Amino acid sequence: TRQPTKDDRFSFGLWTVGWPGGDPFGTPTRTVLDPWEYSDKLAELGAWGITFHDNDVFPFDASAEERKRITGRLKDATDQAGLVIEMVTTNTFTHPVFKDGGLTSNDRSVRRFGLAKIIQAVDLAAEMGASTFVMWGGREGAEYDSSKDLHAALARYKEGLDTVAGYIKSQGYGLRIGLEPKPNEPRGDIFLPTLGHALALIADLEHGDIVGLNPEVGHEQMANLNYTHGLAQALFSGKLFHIDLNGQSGLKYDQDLVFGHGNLLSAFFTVDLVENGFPASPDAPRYEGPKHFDYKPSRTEYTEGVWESAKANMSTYLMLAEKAKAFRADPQVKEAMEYSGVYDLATPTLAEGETVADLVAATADFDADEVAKRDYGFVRLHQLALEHLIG
Ligand code: GLT
Ligand code: MN
Ligand code: MN
Ligand code: MN
Repeated sequence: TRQPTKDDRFSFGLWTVGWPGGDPFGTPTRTVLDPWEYSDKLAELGAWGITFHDNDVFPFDASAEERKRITGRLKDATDQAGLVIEMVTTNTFTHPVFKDGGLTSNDRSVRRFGLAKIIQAVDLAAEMGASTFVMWGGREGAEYDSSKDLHAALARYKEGLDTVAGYIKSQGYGLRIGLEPKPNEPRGDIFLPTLGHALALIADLEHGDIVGLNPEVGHEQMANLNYTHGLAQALFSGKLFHIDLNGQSGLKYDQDLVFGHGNLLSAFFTVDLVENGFPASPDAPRYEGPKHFDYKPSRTEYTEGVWESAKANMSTYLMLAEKAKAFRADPQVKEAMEYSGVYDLATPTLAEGETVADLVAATADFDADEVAKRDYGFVRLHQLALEHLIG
């Protein structure tokens, strides 16, 4: 495959390549570099942008001067490297004070502190020129059903989101919020466990127009859901603001593997949707945002392996994009899609002006037994995809 370039709009979280490899069972296996060392190297590898949490860059207890100095230096480094800081987010999960959540802790003083920390990160995001502000509520949740008034928890979540979104508007920032669902880990149950749950809450917000989704491959797959279907529904609702690409093998802990290193066929159809859009809905919304990787270089890797894994994300994406283009351009595939009725699904079920009475009359003689003999050819179509992928 060709080398990635800035036109591909690949971006990486600083916490991804910067993850030193500590897990619940073992200490870090790598040393930590300065933020600009990561961004310089990512630029060299062909990335277009970076993203970060406030505390990926400066310590939790940093003074105002220290924050300014470090974020200023990072901004200079990214400007020089021609990198965009496309997204900034808040860490409301590492410090023990957030052990019962930031926006939904039972302790009101924690909620007030958490909300204030998020607001300060919004200011930072605007200052860095970011366009998306992700909110992953990793600690918003519970282990025990007895521990929470769940209605109140959702009310506090809504209050927090509306406060942040309202603040963004009041400041005139060009930021949109991307909620990132996850079913569990680190909490036993996380609030807004799936894209659907998040969409429902967004619909209830006062400032929901600037609140959308940041779906992560592994998080949907941890809920046993289809990531591409999730992206599709987010697009359908005009809410696909950002994406977190990575890999996951089935129902396990959050693996954060390299994109494509989990369910490869699913990754193929994700790229197919992003690159080519819906096959029969040319006017449907498309994802135009960055291709953002949120993965973890495995704990077994050292410096070389970290950069190999970063390259692997981009190279896998580019390979899949090439395959997906060829798949859609293949006349055999077009014919197979035709046979399968893929294009027919875009035709409205009712004719223009048709009433339900007309419909009922028109279907009175429908020969269900005869039509049940239809062959859909889905297996052949899927095999053609497989042939494009690995043939
Ligand atoms: C954390 C999480 C990711 C989120 C990040 C944004 S932090 O690493 O596992 O999925 O996208 O807060
Ligand atoms: Mn994850
Ligand atoms: Mn993660
Ligand atoms: Mn993520």
